[in-house]
Order: sequence, then structure tokens, then C-alpha cells
Amino acid sequence: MSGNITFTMIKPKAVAKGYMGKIIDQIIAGGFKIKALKYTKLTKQEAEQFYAIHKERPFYQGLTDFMSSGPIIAAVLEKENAVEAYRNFIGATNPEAAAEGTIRKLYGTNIEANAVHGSDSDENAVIESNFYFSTREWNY
Ligand code: IDP
Ligand code: MG
Repeated sequence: MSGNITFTMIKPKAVAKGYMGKIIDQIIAGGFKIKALKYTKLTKQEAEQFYAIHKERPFYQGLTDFMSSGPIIAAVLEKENAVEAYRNFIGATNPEAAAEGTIRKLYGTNIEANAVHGSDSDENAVIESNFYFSTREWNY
């Protein structure tokens, strides 16, 4: 089961620009099934906890300020080989380097405000899903 799920967020800038409907449409059209979905906002402390793995990186303060700056969409997605499939689907971290037609290329503003998050491993997909949702909300 865990090999078939990934976790995503639509980041504050993309929500603020009104792209959430278009991005959700693209995710569904890409064959990802939505298992759980939430419109919410992170506190600075929650953003720091979510991105704790990056706390030594120079962009950590800016990233966690940004991620707590406005509402986001959190979602658990299901597809075969979901983590790798979704990372390929959304494009490279830097929207300028992302492939044409990908969500980050179409809706990203810059390397920080790159429209969406995607889990980097099956283990982190579970941890990140559990960060936002109770197990019964996504693991059914
Ligand atoms: P990923 O989202 O493609 O997995 P990570 O390296 O895990 O990329 O970085 C997490 C997030 O941190 C990125 O999605 C982006 O929002 C932000 N980020 C990564 N590198 C930079 C940078 O060099 N400057 C500013 N923000 C960055
Ligand atoms: Mg990452």
C-alpha cells in the first residue's frame, strides 16, 4: 500500500494566484487518485517541523516563512509507484529547469515558490500524510 501513495501540498503562492483548481485538475488527469484533501494553513512552527529535514540548509528560514505565509492545500495521492511518478509529473525543483507542461513549469514562480511539494520516499509519504491527516482519513 505505502508504495502506491505520495503526499503533496499546493504551496501558498500557487493558492494565492488562484491555481488550485487547475493544479488539482492536472493531478487527476495525470492518473493520481485523491485519497485525502485539506485546505488549511501552517504556523511557522508547523512549517519548521514539516521541513525539519532541511533545517541546516540556507533556505530553511525563508522556506518556512513562505510555507506559513498563507493557505495551502494538502493531499494524499494514490497511483502505482506514486512517489517517483509524481516527482516526474510535477517537474524539477526549480521551475525554470522543469519540463514543459509540468505543474512546476506552468504554475511555479521561483525555486522556493515552486507551486507544489512532492514526497521523496515511500517512508516520507507516510510521515507527511500522517502530519496532516489521521490514518483513517487516507489509509483506507
Ligand atoms: P523538492 O521539493 O523538489 O523535493 P527539496 O530539495 O526537497 O526539493 O527542497 C524542498 C523545498 O525547498 C523546495 O520545494 C523549494 O520550495 C525549497 N528550496 C529548495 N531549494 C531551494 C533554494 O535553493 N532556494 C530557495 N528555496 C529552495
Ligand atoms: Mg524534497
